[in-house]
This record gives sequence, structure tokens and C-alpha cells, in this order.
Amino acid sequence: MQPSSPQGLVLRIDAKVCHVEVDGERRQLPLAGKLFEDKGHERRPLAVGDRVVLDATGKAIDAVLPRSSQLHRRAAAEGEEQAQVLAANITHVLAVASVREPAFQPELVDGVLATAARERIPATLVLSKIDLDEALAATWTRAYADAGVRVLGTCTVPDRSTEATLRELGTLLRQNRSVVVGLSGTGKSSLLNAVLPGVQLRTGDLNHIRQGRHTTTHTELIPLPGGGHVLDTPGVRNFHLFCVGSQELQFLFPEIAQRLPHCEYRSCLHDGEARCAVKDAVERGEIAASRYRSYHTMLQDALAAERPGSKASRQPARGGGRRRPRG
Ligand SMILES: Nc1nc2c(ncn2[C@@H]2O[C@H](COP(=O)(O)OP(=O)(O)OP(=O)(O)O)[C@@H](O)[C@H]2O)c(=O)[nH]1
Ligand SMILES: [Mg+2]
Ligand SMILES: [Zn+2]
Repeated sequence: MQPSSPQGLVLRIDAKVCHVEVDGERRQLPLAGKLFEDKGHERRPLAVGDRVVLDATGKAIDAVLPRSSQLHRRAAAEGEEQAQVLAANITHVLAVASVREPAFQPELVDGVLATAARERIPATLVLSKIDLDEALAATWTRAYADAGVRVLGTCTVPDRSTEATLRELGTLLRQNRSVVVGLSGTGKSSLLNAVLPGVQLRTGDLNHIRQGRHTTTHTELIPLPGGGHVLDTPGVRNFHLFCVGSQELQFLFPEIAQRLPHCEYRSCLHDGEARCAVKDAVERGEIAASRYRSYHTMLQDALAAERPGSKASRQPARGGGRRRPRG
């Protein structure tokens, strides 16, 4: 690589072209075949947020620079296990989940939070549409506060908007390069519009979303006027951890790992072992049942993947994969 090779920042990736910011100007560059040669277990050779080096012509991407962080999930692909990188070089993850419409999905939220924890990226749960059910919002807020997660309850409906939490969100966004992740229709784009002056993203109506159509169709990196960047993403339907060992998993759930010293067995996986402090804490309501269910589902997945000769981890976890927690 020549020291003078121009560098760029990936703002958006379409089917055949990649939008790259180079010296303050936006260029659309083809995805050169050579990038696919060494993409390892990743489904795509680069992600939004990547820094890239262009070739001498400035018209092709020559290389992707090492990432400081990435948010990735297990891709729903056939054959070999693959990771889908949703965003690269981010400093903050916003998991957006609405209280209702669509209903709160703990497994998805916990998948995002666990992935962020694994990458050591700070994360915040944005509990959106709290106007639709304040009691339920309070229940979820408590469950995640018990897990040591920062929760911001928000409403963006004019006249009912939660000004203090929206301000706090604005501050977080300006201080970070954040990625916003959640189900379609949870109000991700609405939040960015409400918080960031001058940002006018398209937002959807729920009928459209109920038919399975997303409003935001591309991940796009948006530079913010007061500093920071944010990546708005299309809704995801699930968020499965990519390759996590069964022993490692509990450390992605702080309230579970915290109890391990009180379990009878030092190698306790909190999966039915005798005298398990996690089981006791769940029974006493000190750990949210939904959090434990998420952990348990992910654990069965990890154990299945570790079995010799198993190509298992893409299959639904034993007993837990399709179960909907009662909340
Ligand atoms: N009641 C209520 N509705 C909201 C709130 N925020 C957003 N909505 C509505 O939720 C719907 C979806 O909002 P979007 O911002 O497009 O959702 P999104 O998460 O960006 O959806 P995708 O781009 O498809 O992933 C719209 O009809 C919004 O008006 C809120 O705080 N309260
Ligand atoms: Mg959107
Ligand atoms: Zn235990």
C-alpha cells in the first residue's frame, strides 16, 4: 500500500456499489472482486463504517483497514457458519425495542446486548413507544436495570414526547459513532428524526410494516452536525450470537455471571445443576425470567454447536428456539 493512497469511509453498501466518503465528497465505487477473496467467515467483505484504502486511480477499493469494533450476528445462510457484520468501527450500540406495536422481544434485545458486551461496546436499551403502555414500560425498565443495562424510555409523539430522555439520547449520539438496531417498526428512524435537527429519515406506517415491509431499506451512516455519526439500519427479525462458547456465554449476562461464585460448582452453566445461585435468583425474581430464558436458549445453541460432528448451531435450540417468553 502506498503511503499516499487515498482513504475513505464506507457510508452505505448497495447490491453492486459502495458509497464511500473520500475527502469530504461522496463517491460510488464498485465492489471489486478481489475484496471477496479474503473475507474469511464474513458474508460480505466490508461493512458500513469500515475505513478503506482506494487504489491509485481512486476508483476502486483496494483494502479494508482493521476494525476497532464490529457488531455482528449469525447470518441465516446455508452451508458454513457465517457472520453478518452490521456495522464496523462503532463506539455505541442502541438496541431499540418498542413496548408494543411491535411487541417487545426479549430474545432479540438480549442477543444485541450480549453481542455488544462480547465486543466490549457500551450499549443502551431504548424502550420506545412508552406512550402505548406505561405499566409494561416500567416492568421492562426494571428488568433491564436489574441487569445493569442503561434504559431510556422514549416517546416521539408530538405533545407527549419524553423530552429529558430524548435529550439524553441526543447527547449520546453526538458523542459516539452509534448503530441503531431493532425490529422493523420500533421507531428507530422516528427517534433519530426527533433527536437530531436537520435529519429527516423516512418513517413507516404500521400497516406497511405488518405486511413485512421495512421502511428503512439500507444501513446508512449519517454524519451529525454537532459531531458523531449514527448508523440507521433496516429492522432485523432476529439477532443470534455468532460463535460463542458455552462457558463464555454467561459473562455476556452480567447479572448471571455475578452469581457464579455462589453456585456449588465453579463450572456451573446454570442449566439445572444442583445448588445453583442463578436458579435461586430467578425464583426470587432478582433475575428477570425473560433474561434467564434468553441465556438458556443461547446456551443450548452453544452446547449444540460444540458437540463433535455437529453443524448444529444454526438449528433452533433444543426446546427454546421458538418459545416466546411470556414477558
Ligand atoms: N405511539 C408511538 N408511535 C411511534 C413512536 N415512535 C414511532 N412511532 C410510529 O411507529 C411507526 C414506525 O416508525 P419508524 O421510525 O419508521 O420505525 P423503524 O424502526 O425505523 O422501522 P424500519 O425502518 O422498517 O426498521 C411509525 O408509524 C411511527 O409514527 C412513539 O414514540 N409512539
Ligand atoms: Mg427506519
Ligand atoms: Zn449456577
